Parts: sequence; structure tokens; C-alpha cells
Amino acid sequence: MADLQSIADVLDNAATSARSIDQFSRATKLSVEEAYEVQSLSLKRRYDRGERRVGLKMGLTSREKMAQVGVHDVICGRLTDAMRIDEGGELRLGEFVHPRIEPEIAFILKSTVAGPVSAIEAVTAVEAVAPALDIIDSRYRGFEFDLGDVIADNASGAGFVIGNPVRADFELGNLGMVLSVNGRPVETGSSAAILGHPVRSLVAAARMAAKLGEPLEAGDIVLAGAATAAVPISHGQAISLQVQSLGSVAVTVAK
Ligand code: OOG
Ligand code: MG
Repeated sequence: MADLQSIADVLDNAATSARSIDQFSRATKLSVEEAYEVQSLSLKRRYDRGERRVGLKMGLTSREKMAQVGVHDVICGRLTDAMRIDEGGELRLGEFVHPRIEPEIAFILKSTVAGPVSAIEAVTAVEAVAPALDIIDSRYRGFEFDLGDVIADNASGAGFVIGNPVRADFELGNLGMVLSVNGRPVETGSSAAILGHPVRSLVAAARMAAKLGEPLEAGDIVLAGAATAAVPISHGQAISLQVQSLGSVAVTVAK
């Protein structure tokens, strides 16, 4: 049996020092259960340093993402307060290994939604929705991993930006999404790419969070997963996402 604590330590050290590591799957394949245990152990190190869990990010919820990384299962990772970058703020490449950015939709919850819930129950727990950017940064060399590796690595979670939240009293199932770099569109898609409807991702999040022993609660943020492939970022870029009916969210990469 793999030493899950030492794998968690290696991953957490890689994230804090922004240095890439070899894939664990080269030596030991982690089962899904073991991989989530590693994720919990490495997140515990963050919580022990004073970081606070603020929600969950869903990953590989679109075909584009599955194709990009060659892993075909829906996964989740934790969001902490330290990962948050203010809307319109700046991110520093030196804090990451090889970051990429993804166009997403965030749900902000007003009540607990845990375990197996229906889409209606999930929607009832939503306070607001917002355009969001997920900054992913696989700690693995070459951004390559198998299912166990990426789950252990907190679903590549490294940062996130949330735009202005709006009340979700309209249909979210097919909203146009345009990710731009320096004013030029680089990826376009639709919220329909997220499991057919982003609310399905919230339903999955409610189930997965409860299984991890950290049920989704009022105030939690849930990133529904990227609608398109992720885009590598570099110095000095101005990045923005426009989501139909939701507005926009932006971040710049420091020079
Ligand atoms: C895994 C994380 C995927 C998403 O939105 O699909 C993810 C990765 O691609 O490194 O955040
Ligand atoms: Mg993502």
C-alpha cells in the first residue's frame, strides 16, 4: 500500500515551491479512493497553515477538457481562500509551475446541499451565479497525469477569480462563453458543454462533497468545470471571460 501521507507531503511541497514533480502513477497507481485521501491529507496541511475551505471545483466536466488531458472521469478539488484572486486583480507566474486558465461558471450557495440531490433541489440552494476563471497548474511534469495523479493533486486547482454574482433566475443551460486574451477571443463555447447543463455539475458536486465528508454549505462556491480546453498563460496578458447574461470577469498576468 502506498504511503498516502508522504505523497500528500510531496504534492503540497511542489505546490508551495512551484516546482514540478514526477507522476506517482509511474511507480504506483492510486485508486480513486486513495487519491481523494491524498487530496484530503494535502489539503489538511493547507488548513493547518490557516487556509480556509471556501468551496469545491469540478473538473473534466466537458468533452473538450477530457480530450485535452486524456482523463475521462468527472473529478473534484477543494477551493481555499488563499487560492482566490480578486476580480480585476493580478496573478504572478512565479507562484505557479505552468498555469493555464479556464472559462467557467461559479455557483454561490445559500443553503446546504449534500448527498444525492435532484437538479431542482440543487438549484433551490443557489444564491447567485457568476462568471469565473479557474487557474489550473498541474504539479506534474509536462502537465501529464492519470486519474489518480490529478485527483491527488487537488484537480490541478491553483487559483480562481469570481466575477460579479447575479441572481440565477434565468435558464443557464446554453450561455455563450468567450475567453479573450489581450482583447482577442481565444476560446469560445457554451455552458451546455458542462455535462450538458452546469446544474448537473452542481448535483455531482453535492454528492462528491458529501462523500468527502465536507458537505456543501451556505456561502460555498462551486466551480462547475471548464466549458472549453484550458489556455496556457504568459507574462503581461490581460485575460477576460464574457458569459452571456452573466457579465464578465478579468485578471491580468503580472509582467
Ligand atoms: C484537471 C482539472 C480540470 C476542469 O475545469 O475541467 C478542470 C486538469 O485539466 O489539469 O479544472
Ligand atoms: Mg476547471
